[in-house]
Amino acid sequence: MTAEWWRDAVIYQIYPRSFADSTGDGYGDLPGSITKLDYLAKLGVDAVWFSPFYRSPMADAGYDVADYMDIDPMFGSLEDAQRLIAEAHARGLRVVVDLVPNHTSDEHAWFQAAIAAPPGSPEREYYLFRDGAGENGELPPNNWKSVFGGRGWTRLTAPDGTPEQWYLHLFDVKQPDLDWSSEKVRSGFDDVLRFWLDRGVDGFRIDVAHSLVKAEGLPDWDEEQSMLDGQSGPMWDQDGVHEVYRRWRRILDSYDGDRSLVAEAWVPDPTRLAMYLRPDEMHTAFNFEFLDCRWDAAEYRATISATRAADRAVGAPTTWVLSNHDVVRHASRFGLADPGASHEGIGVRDEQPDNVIGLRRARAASLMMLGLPGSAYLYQGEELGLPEHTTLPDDLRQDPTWVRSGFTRVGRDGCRIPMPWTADEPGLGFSPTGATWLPQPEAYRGLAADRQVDVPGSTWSLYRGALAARKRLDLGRGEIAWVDAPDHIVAFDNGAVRVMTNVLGAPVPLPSGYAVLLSSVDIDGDELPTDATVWLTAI
Ligand code: TEU
Repeated sequence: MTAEWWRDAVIYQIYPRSFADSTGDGYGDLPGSITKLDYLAKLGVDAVWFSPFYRSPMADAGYDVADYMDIDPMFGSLEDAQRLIAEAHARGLRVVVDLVPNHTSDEHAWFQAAIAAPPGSPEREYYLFRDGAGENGELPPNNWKSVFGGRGWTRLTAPDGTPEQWYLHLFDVKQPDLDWSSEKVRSGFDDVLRFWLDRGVDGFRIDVAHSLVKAEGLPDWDEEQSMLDGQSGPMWDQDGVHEVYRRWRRILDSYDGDRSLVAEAWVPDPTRLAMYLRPDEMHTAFNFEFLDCRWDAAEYRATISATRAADRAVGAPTTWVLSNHDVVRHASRFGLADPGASHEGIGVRDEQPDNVIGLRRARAASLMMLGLPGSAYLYQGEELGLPEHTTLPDDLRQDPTWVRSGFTRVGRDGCRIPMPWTADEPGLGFSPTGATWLPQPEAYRGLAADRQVDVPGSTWSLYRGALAARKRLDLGRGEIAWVDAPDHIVAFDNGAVRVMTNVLGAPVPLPSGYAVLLSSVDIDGDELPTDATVWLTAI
């Protein structure tokens, strides 16, 4: 395999509870995932990233980890994980696992020991316990809010019923934040990294990588002022976090086999984000600026240029992503009036996306993305053009965002629907009994994998063709050279390929001297129509 595989890899995100179920309980699992590795190898991806499969009470679908060194029974066993890694490697697929270091589950042994011990005891050093403000400590220690809604602090109650200290949770109340100034936390995570590196994983995706270290003294967040200053709040992107990643990098580098780290860090300033990618820190970071782009050519050009320039300055590849388990699927997002603002599932309640326009633009955006140099992340089902499930009954919603936001944000369940594998089986072939933990929308039937694999013109075939050409022409290791074009056209050369996307404008003639290698729609004549991408090669 190529050295520094992470520089140009296409990595497929598996959300294990919704990928493939082998037991029939309606929840996907690791043995189920193993049965789909051939499908992924055929699609042509280089690696798979698994969202958390660790032991967890599932308050945040596994992002609340109770034991980092065990598999949740819902997903299988450690032996299954071991077999999964071996089976993936046997097919030339790398394996990336999800590491959640900002918080644990409240059911983790560290938190259980902490709350059983009195305030000020060494057991409490692992988390951010503080006395409350106000006369009797009845007010939270500061004004920080939870990302999911509501306040970011919860007060403990002693066994005799008296109120006690507060603990910080930037996410759900069942996800207490760790205190990364503690050496015990740091060395505890060294052990977790080694545990999985010893079992052969090729890398880690670091959950909320910008939040581990908080500002000294946990000051109130003046959100308005931070916005004016273009700064993150005191819980995000603090300089001290880089020390943690340097430590991890040393651990990874002590193993052979090109192991890598990818940061999930919502840091809007590309230069600040690139600091995580300095040569002694992480290898890559998700580029959410690209995901946040509206369907607007100028915005794409500016974002691609800025992110690429910031990464080039530190010698890192740029990493592109359009969908994941936290955002509205791009096949629906692009069918909304404002795709940029609605990625968190806020908009889809009041406005039903136009999924025909959405899919057309999604195919165009995906083909543009796969023509860019660097690495790219695909979210399970985007290769089938799956839309968001926007009409889930409220009583089935499981994402904590829904409850914590006081039922104002529908949450992320709509992008986490079980995969449709076969059109004519119950549950669309997701499980042997037909059970699915969330219902699939009717639109999934026609998009099932067995209707698309090897079918010319299908979204699956478009992805497969792009991945094959990308590899053959080494596009991942190329560089962008902008091409002069009308305002509504995003046009660049990357090595042997010219990529052109028509964003929302009138058809334009294709340049002479080029042949169409791939296109997101049928090209009729010699024009690039609205909302379409082509890859061209010189003749
Ligand atoms: O997400 C971090 C994060 O900040 C996002 O949650 C985003 O702001 C949110 O989804 C908007 O609704 C990571 C995981 O990807 C996510 O699934 C977890 O819920 C979260 O961390 C907590 O672990």
